[in-house]
Amino acid sequence: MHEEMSADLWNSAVRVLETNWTGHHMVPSRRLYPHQWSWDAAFIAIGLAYANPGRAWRDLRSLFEAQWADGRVPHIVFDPATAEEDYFPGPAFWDVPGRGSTGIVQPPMHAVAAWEVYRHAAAHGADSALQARIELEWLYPRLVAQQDYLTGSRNLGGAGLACIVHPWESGLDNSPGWDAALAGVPADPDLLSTYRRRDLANADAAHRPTDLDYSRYVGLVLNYRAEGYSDEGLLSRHTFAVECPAFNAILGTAELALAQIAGELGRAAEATTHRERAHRITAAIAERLWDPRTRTFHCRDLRTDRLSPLHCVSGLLPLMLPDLAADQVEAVLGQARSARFGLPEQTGLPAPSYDRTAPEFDTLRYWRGPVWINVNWLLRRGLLVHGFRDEAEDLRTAMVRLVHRNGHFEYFHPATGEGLGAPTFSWTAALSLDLLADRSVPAYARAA
Ligand code: 2M8
Repeated sequence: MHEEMSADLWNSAVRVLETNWTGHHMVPSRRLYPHQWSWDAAFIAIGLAYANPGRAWRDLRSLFEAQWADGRVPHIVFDPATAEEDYFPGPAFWDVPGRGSTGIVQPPMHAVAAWEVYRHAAAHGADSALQARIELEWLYPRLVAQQDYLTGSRNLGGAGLACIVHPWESGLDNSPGWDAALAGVPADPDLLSTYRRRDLANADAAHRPTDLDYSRYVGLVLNYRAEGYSDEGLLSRHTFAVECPAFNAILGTAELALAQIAGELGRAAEATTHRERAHRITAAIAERLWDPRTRTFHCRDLRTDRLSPLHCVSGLLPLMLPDLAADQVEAVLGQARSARFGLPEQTGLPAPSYDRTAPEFDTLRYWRGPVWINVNWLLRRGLLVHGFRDEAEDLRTAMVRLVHRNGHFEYFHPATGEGLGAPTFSWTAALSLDLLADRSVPAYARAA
């Protein structure tokens, strides 16, 4: 990689993160997403660790200050300075008493982010290292409470995995992986005459989820809201209940990061517990989300107790777990290299969000085909965990080249690489910094 290219990309990424900083937290993008999002904050902190660790901690702190008493970390923390009509569904719609947040969650990337920021803080001098220690102490019990909520109240399937009750909780909003489960959710088209979508004012309708999807998204929130966002009564309460391989791979990886954090904070017994939990989550993913016929991971619809037959990029992400059995590792690598996902050795591009060979593959529509940097960052991590260094390096180079050529877009066309969605998107910028700066994988995440 040329030095000039790296310097250009570095500087442009830092500029995006300056533009999207509100003075208190980072927005994913000024116009389309004018609040703070949960898993965005984690990816953003990972990149800010190099440019401005003080802001990385502040961003994580701002998110966790909105954590609920039951441990859930909301998927959006609303900015009181942003008008209700600037984002739908906004705070009045969610109607969470006393809180400016939503009542659903997103993948728990934050323990990994906290550990990544911590391990890079020392490079910024003694004061930064001291602050990092204080922030880590503050975050640790909150991160544990987040895991406890997800493996407790959200253990709807009873095997120790977290179940999502809304497609937005996956972060992969309109992934075809949810189509079958969503089809069982009543759609009320009238809802969209009562409530107006705001996303279409700032984005191309051909790129966004359809109105039919949106009416179901809104209906699911209304149901959950009517029950005070309670998880009691478990499965019967939810019309959408799915175990996602990516969400749960992140859940397991979070336990490994927590083991590392607990060790650093002198809590050896807790570190052991976190490692055991990671092991159990890995075993549950391997048992419940693996299809021996397709030899890859799929999401399980808890209402029908069936695995989806579709191949989504989420099915590759259990590769992040170091204890995954060797035959599953090999099979997932085979998927990643296949015509479905075509790692850069075939296409020169990072992996698409959905199977290129499937009829639903859509080059424009959000999580139904386009390339996203965050999931490829996770996939690269999985490749490194299992020692596939050449593939990981090719993927890193492909991501850096894509963003350098096209800009810090939200997502990218999976055939041409053209930038799509929001043009100055925070996690693309932040993860570009990480990809330029850090070529290693932390020892704790490596396979034995
Ligand atoms: C997208 O999701 C939001 C709803 O949460 C939306 O479409 O308005 C997803 O890409 C999600 O993964 C992301 O966290 C969020 C903000 O970047 O946007």
